[in-house]
Amino acid sequence: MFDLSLLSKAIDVGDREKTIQLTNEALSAGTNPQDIIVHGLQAGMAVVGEKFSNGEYFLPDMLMAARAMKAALEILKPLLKETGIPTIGKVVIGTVEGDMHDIGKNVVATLLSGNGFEVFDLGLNVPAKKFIDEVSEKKPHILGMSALLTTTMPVMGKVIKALEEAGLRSSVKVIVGGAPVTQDYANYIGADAYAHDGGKAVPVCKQLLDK
Ligand code: B1M
Repeated sequence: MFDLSLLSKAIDVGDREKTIQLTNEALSAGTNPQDIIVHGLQAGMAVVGEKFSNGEYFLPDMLMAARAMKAALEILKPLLKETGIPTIGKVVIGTVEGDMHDIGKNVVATLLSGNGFEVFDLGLNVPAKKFIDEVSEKKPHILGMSALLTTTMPVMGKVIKALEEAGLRSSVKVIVGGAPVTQDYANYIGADAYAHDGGKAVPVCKQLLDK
């Protein structure tokens, strides 16, 4: 069995080349791509976050780790899409305006598309108007919003209000997530659902299709 802690370490030290090499080795050893993301890459990123919090790491360290993780996700994304599962629902997803964190959102988008959802990823720093326009045009079953900063969490509530004002709220289910977001916060802003991580987002979105 491949030791995924090696991959976590490569993310921790922001070594892109090593991360790519170890991701390929893990795949060759038969490791499931979802396990590589959750137990290797994401676990490493959690350490980076802790080190940033306690002053051991600075912004460039986070950037290097992010670069390494993105490179690994690029390798894994097509493999998660190769499941051959028929499309079960449409999701528009993005990171809200003012927020430049897109790795978690990318993980969620990748896992959703690997589990049968058609995903329209609007990227990061997405203005409310863009969310509204895309919901109006694509008519998704689900709108997903990600926020990683306490300062950008309220933007998700603003988008929900804008959906109401545009008369679109009843046409789409809203799921929110991101490290500082909680179920209580999701209830507070009037979202339909919350998921703590990408793995949980998949069954939660499937449940939303039946509501
Ligand atoms: Co930033 N950053 N960052 N950062 N950064 C955090 C979030 C922070 C917690 C670090 C810390 O202090 N420990 C802190 C926020 C504090 C707060 O608000 N309370 C922070 C800060 C302060 C900042 C800056 C302000 C730093 C500065 O400039 N002084 C700045 C802000 C820039 C901005 O956005 N305007 C900044 C910048 C950056 C980088 C650009 C360098 C980089 C992001 C690169 C990128 O994303 N392209 C970065 C990084 C890498 C982090 C940490 C270390 C890692 C985030 C990450 O990618 N995690 C982060 C610390 C941490 O979270 N531990 C931190 C891995 C990812 C897989 O997990 O994103 O949580 P996560 O996603 C999970 C779940 O949250 C959930 O599922 C995902 C997958 O399982 N989820 C959803 C996410 N979205 C979801 C949506 C859903 C459902 C589930 O439904 C739609």
